[in-house]
Order: sequence, then C-alpha cells, then structure tokens
Amino acid sequence: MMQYCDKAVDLSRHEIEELQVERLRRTVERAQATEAYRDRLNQIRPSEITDPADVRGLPLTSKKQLREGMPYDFLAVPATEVVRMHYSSGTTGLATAVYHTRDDVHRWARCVARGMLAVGVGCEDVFQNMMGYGLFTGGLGFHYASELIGCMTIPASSGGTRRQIHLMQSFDSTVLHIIPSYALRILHICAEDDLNPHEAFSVRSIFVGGEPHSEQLRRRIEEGFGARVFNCYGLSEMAGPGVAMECPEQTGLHICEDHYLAEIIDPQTLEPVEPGEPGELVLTTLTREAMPLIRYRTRDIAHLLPGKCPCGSSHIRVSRIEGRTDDMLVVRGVNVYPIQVERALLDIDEVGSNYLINLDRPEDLDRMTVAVELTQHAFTDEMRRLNALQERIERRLHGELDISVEVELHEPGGLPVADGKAVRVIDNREQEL
Ligand code: DLL
Repeated sequence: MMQYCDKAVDLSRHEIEELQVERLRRTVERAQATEAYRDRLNQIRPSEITDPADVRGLPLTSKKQLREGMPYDFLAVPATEVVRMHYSSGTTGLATAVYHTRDDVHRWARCVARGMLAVGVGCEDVFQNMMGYGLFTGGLGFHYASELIGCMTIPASSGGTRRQIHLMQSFDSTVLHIIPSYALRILHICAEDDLNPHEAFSVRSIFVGGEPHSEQLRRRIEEGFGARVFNCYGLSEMAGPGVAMECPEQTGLHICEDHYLAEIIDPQTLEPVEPGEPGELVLTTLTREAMPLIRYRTRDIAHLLPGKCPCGSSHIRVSRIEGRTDDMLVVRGVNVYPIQVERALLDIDEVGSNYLINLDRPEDLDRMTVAVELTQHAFTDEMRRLNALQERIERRLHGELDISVEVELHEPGGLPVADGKAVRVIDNREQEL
C-alpha cells in the first residue's frame, strides 16, 4: 500500500503564520453567519486581521455560551451539509453537540494521522482502538486516521478487559489507543492472569489521552507494556483527539497549528500570560466549516513551549495538561489538583493502579481521604509494615499538598473502575452543608 503522507507537518514558522492569518479571516467570516456570533462579531472586519495575534481582539467563547446556543446557534452551514455530530457528556452541567461537514471529518482524521505518523505508525501496523466508539470522540477520532494510514484497525472500543487481551494476542496488535487509567487496569488483569505483557504482546506504541494523567503514570504504562507511550490531547469542541500530539522527543505535544490557533490566558484577568507561563488554554478552530469556534476557553491548564523542537517540526508545543480550572479542589483553604495526588502516589513503588480521593466535612472541617490500591506484593505484607507504608504515603501527600490527608489502603482491584474516563474525586462536602 502507498504510504499516506502529510505535507503540513513540514511547514515553516512563516508558512504556518501566513496560513493562520488567511484561515482566521475565513473563520471569522463563517462565524459571522451564525446566530451565536453574529452580534458579537459585527464590528470585526476579517480583512483587517494581519497577524495571528490579532485573534486577541476577538471575543472569548465559553462552555456556558455553547450550552446556551444549543442545539443550532453555532451552526455555520445548512443542516444538509452536516454529516456527523458528537455530544460531549461533560462532567459539569449539560452536554453540548459539535457538528462536522464531510471535509471537517477528513481534516480531523488528518490531524490524528499526523501525530500517528510522527511516531512511526505505518500501514504494516495492527492498531487496536480501545477508546469508546459513539458520542465520545476518542474511538471514531482515531479510527478514521488509522484507516487513512492503512493500519489494520481493530475497533475494539472500551471495556471487556480479557477480550481486549485476547484480541491483542490473537492479532499481534502493535499500536494501541487507550485511556491511561484503563491501561493500568489491563496491566492489573495481566498480573492476575500471570501473563507477562512483554512476552505476551507485540505492542510497541501506545497513544493515551482523554483524561489528565501524570508523567509517573505514563512511565508505569511504558514499563508495564514495554512500549513507548505518547500523549494525545483534544476535546470534543475542537473535534476530539488530535488537537496536539507528542512526537518521539516527548518534550511537549505539537499543536496542529494549521487547524487550531492556541493562546494561553490568565483565567482570572483573561489577559495573555508571559510566553512559557502556565494558564488556561484557549483555542480557535481555523478550518472547521460546520461549527467554527472563536477563542474557546478549554478550562485546561498548560503552558506553551516556544522554540523549535529537535524533531524538526515548527508546530508549537504545549505541555502536558497540568490541571483544569474547574477541577481544583479547595481543601481547608488550600488549592489542590487531583493530578498532584497522582504524582505523589505513583512515585511510591508499593502503590498499585488505582486511587480515589474522597472529601467530606465532619464537624465543619474539610477532610480528605485518599483510598489507594496497593500492588499484590505490598498488600500481602505484614501488618506492621502496612502501617508504616500508610504513614509514608500520608507524609508524601502532605509534602506535595501541604495539608494532612488520611490514607486508606486497599487490595489490588479493590476500587471501582469506570468504563471510560476515571472518576478520581468524590466530593460529599456540598450535601453536608
Ligand atoms: O477526551 C477527546 C480525546 C479523546 C482526547 C481521546 C484524546 C484522546 P472530551 O470528552 O470532550 O474529549 O474531553 C476533553 O479531556 O478538555 C481535557 O480536560 C481532557 N483531556 C483530553 N485529552 C487529555 C490529555 C476528549 N491528553 C477534556 N491529557 C479536555 C490531559 C486530557 N487531559
């Protein structure tokens, strides 16, 4: 089979910026035709946009506005041109729909394919897609890309862990796409079944994304499978996976800058942060026809990594997602991000593959309890050592978070596992007020 190739990956900085200006003008024109943006953009003359930074003169778009504009206020094409919709469940509030024309679907596939090609995926690969197919974008987003490249594509979807393992063994899957917390679940089942993934599987590359995860979690998956793990970022509002993906250097994720214009703003002042500083990632679609979005506030916290990557690509890199503006917990007045808990826990060898943060408020005082699964080996240790381990984990969490935390130790597999994205926090404080 002829290898699919993507020329946009070689664009120079100058070429990228030229394209961005041209496409931003076109995006504003398209948006001006929608109910949602008509009034908000009526002062803007697209021809006066001469630099990508001019995007800052345009209004921001929030999830709340998307919700208010449901079902069709953001639609920029006649309904007959829409070939697909996805629906983002969202952990907070009502879901929102995103629409695509046929070309939108193709462009989305090309963004994902670019990231897959960058790390060496080719038509000889067997690609097992363990992300949910359906309204969630993780499954279909990679499916079309992998077929474009010419991989034999296994649309395994999520769940059914032993069937997944059976498929990996039967068809010698070489590339996986998986929610990171679910990858640990697979490793856990392998351990239960006495299966050594290094010997049983032929996997060499794994794409993970869809939920926040730490570098420590990536390393655990890499070691467990004996494969390289590449981070892939995206959100339904921007199509889905493929907004930004890691290259073999693994020093940040390259944004497909010919399709998305990225900014980082201070979520409080809404002003741009200093280059390289963390803040809220704001994205503008540059090529989407059906549903152009201008300066969409992702609520994801990250920083941009200016400068050329050793891989040669001029597409700017964004850091791993460091948290969300809406997942910050305030515990006894201290700001805590769930990802900090993960970082601290997974540095400890005895900690297994799952954890859960519980918050409640007995006697009007916030209490944070972290339920931690241990490895089989650690869990069967004598009581005295388990007590010492519990104290060690509590001290480590205190060091990372600056608040005292109670730790409960659980046996491997003892905590609930979600079918899709992991549920890491149960906050019962509101009900108790
Ligand atoms: O999760 C799209 C996706 C699927 C991306 C599969 C990558 C792989 P949503 O369901 O709309 O779309 O959720 C988007 O998930 O705003 C982030 O908070 C989080 N997220 C997605 N990818 C990553 C990642 C998909 N690589 C929300 N690292 C986003 C951290 C991620 N968080």
